[in-house]
Amino acid sequence: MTVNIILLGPPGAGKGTQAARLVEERNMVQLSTGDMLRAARTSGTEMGQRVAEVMDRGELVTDEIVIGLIREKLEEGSEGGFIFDGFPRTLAQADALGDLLKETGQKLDVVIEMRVNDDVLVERIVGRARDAVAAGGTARADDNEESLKIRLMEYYKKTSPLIGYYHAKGNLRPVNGLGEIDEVAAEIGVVLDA
Ligand code: B4P
Repeated sequence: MTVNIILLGPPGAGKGTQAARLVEERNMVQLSTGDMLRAARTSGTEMGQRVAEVMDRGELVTDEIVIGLIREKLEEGSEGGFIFDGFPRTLAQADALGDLLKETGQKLDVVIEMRVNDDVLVERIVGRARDAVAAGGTARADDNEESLKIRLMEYYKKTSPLIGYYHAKGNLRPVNGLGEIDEVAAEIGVVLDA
């Protein structure tokens, strides 16, 4: 069965964490624009350099760049379906995704809205940075309190309007993102099996 879903939620809501579970358990393909952009930044190109500066500040990368990355992947198709992880993040990206799915003969099935309070988001992101350093590595350049403040502002200003957008289309399903990783995964499983 092919199911195409969006994981929608603020930074640190667990989109990447749950997407990885779905890849393992349901043979789905994860399209994480965050991961794609992090790969672009290490490519040494001028575009990668521009992307790195924007991401490190906690701002959103331009719609044009992100839509281009997704277009390439969508054309490859997926047997189990796509998990759009961190995409779309603006209304323009949501419209572009609708068009791209139509062009490639696919459709969007469910939008999972992962609900988590701001104080828990901050705790998780700061915790991830602390764990990375404790393990002898380096924290993600945008996992610091200053960038996180901007990431949250960007989310509320540009991404949260998508909740109303998808609610109006009838495919929004809210999930409590505050539980343990397994509990959140179980709740998402129930939504996908319904
Ligand atoms: P992303 O890579 O998408 O990252 P994120 O939103 O910060 O995190 P996510 O929600 O995936 O949280 P995670 O599972 O990792 O974006 C980074 C940047 O890329 C953006 O700021 C922007 O600049 C750019 N970008 C990406 N997509 C874009 C787009 N479409 N348009 C424009 N710009 C774009 O979890 C975080 C932490 O919480 C982890 O440590 C995890 O272990 C922990 N955690 C997760 N679930 C938990 C749970 N249930 N309980 C306890 N801890 C949990």
